[in-house]
Amino acid sequence: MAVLERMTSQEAINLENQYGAHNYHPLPVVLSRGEGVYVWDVEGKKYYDFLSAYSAVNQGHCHPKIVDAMVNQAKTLTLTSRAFYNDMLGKYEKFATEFFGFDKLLPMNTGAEAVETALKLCRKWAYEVKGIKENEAQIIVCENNFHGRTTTIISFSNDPVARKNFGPFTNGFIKIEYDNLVALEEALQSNDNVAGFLVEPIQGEAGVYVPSEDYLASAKALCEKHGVLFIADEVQTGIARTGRLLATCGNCDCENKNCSGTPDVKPDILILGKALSGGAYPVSAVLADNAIMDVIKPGNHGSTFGGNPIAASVAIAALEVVRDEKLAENADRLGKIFRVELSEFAKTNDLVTLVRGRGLLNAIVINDIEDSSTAWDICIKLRDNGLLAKPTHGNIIRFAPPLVMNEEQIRDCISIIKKTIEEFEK
Ligand code: IF1
Repeated sequence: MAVLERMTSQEAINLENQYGAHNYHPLPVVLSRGEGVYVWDVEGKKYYDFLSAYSAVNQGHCHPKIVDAMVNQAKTLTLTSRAFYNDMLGKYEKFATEFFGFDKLLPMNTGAEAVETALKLCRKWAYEVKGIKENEAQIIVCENNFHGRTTTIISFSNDPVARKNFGPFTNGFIKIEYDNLVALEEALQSNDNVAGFLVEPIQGEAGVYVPSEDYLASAKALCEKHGVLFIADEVQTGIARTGRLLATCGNCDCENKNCSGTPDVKPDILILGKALSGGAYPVSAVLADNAIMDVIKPGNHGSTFGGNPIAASVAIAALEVVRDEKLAENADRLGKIFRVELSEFAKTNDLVTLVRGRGLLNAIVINDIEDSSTAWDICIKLRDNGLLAKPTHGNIIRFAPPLVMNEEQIRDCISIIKKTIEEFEK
């Protein structure tokens, strides 16, 4: 079979099974086209995308402004490496640092690379500014975190499937319960070598756990009190996903003055990825002010593709779309409709026990044992009914559509979700 000729879904699945590593268990659907909130499978069936590639496609599939920026740059200059300057990186760094309110940006490619960069930056600051003895720095992390898949990052994961047989692991991390300020204060008071606190503003993979309203602000205050860096991993929650430009919202020029939820918190180190490119290209970044970022000197850190001209062009376009199309405000408004409607539905339905989230990062908890197939089976039926979603852990289904959705579409999706779950119960 000529590789590029049209194939059936099953043929595509067979190819991946035979020639690809089995590091995922995808929902059985084979996508071949995306536009806005919609994706199509190889047989031409249309779906609402309710995962957005794990919140990377916030601006909608194949957004014309982002694609044009990528194509035009790709025809001009794709990659120079950082051995030389290029005419796009400085423009992007200026645009993005002003957009989020920080002095400097360190460009990387994937979320995990940006998390690793933030950990290195925090440690270097600890030794050279805070004065912790070299190789003694500790970074506090939360139980049930997800920050990526590198060996250091899984070293502080408690997901056995992500960790087993990947040792030996990296030392220097202290785990505490998420959304527990007493635990954080105890960890800070009991150890003078704490350099930083790495936290997801909402724990996405764990099941869209939204912390108490004052958690982030209080945690930042505790970090300040103890001279510890507050590091926000906004790879999934950032870029308007939670109804604000950032879930921490810190110091951003937030158009959404009535944005709900927690007060502004400016992280000492901000980690971005995914929708920083609108899903068109791997782009991630670490932002910090000079007092922290200036510990990085030439040769300390880098990456072949980090800060390449295409990434710079795509990221500027992706952020302009967020601003110009008011995606944070839209996510805030539609997310409230989504949670109100599904919470009402949950009152009359035995299967759905809980609806939670912020903006358009939401999840429903299915009334079943953790490792049942119910959530998966519901997602299969949702697929048949034209909506694509996938369970996170066990009995929790995450719902995260592109932020360009309109009210008519979200209400259509709410109807599909309700109908599917009602069908499932019969
Ligand atoms: C997979 C999860 C989501 C992230 C946060 C860093 C990263 C991620 C908060 C790393 C990445 C992705 C990875 C992908 C599935 C997806 C995911 F299920 F794994 F946990 F979104 F919740 N910080 N999350 O969510 O960014 O290196 O992937 O660019 O690995 O299966 P990355």
